[in-house]
Amino acid sequence: MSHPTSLPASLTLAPGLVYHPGYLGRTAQEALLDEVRAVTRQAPLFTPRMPRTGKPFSVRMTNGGPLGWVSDVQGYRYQADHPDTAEPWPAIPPVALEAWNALSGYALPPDACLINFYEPSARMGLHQDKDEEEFDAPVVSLSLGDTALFRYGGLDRRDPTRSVRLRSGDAIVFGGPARLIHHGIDRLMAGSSDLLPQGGRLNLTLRKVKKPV
Ligand SMILES: O=C(O)CCC(=O)C(=O)O
Ligand SMILES: [Mn+2]
Repeated sequence: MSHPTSLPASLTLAPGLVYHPGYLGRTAQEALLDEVRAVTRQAPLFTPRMPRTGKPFSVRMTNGGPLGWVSDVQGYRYQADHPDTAEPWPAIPPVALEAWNALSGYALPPDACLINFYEPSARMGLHQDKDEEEFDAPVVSLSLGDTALFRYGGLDRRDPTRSVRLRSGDAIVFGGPARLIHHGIDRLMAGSSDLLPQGGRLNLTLRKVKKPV
């Protein structure tokens, strides 16, 4: 047996929900981390706020690409500039773009790469990614740093849920019948990765926002 401990190439967790454990090896993770740091130097992490209430998210965010996802009292939306600096978003990190090209099965590049930074205590409530116009493209999600407990359910918020641990380097793709499933991050496993010197987790989600013209 040549690779007795190798991970499976991919696992279909539900129709349209495909998990690629260990998709990025350590070298690719480090390259992506460097690219994310370059993005945050140009487009600093901001604190999104809940629509209406203005309650801050526990996750901080930035974006790469022509469009970025933002949230404030006025609502969730995509926009071409950073909410604090008013500068255009930097380019999508190349390692993330390669993952989109390899995993999305979609012919066009993504419009947006949302970058979430989770402190060890941060979480993300159950939600759908539905602020896009184009649901024929999947969402491609990459994880770096500490392992996170990712919960996913169905199209109805009350559908039963399951969980999978997303580790540094894992990719998960939700498309087709899973494009609009509910999902969230319940918690991080502190100290589970040494990729980020201060701990915590980065997640990148690539999305096609606009309908192709
Ligand atoms: O951090 C994750 O793995 C999920 C992030 C997410 O669902 C989102 O940003 O919409
Ligand atoms: Mn989401």
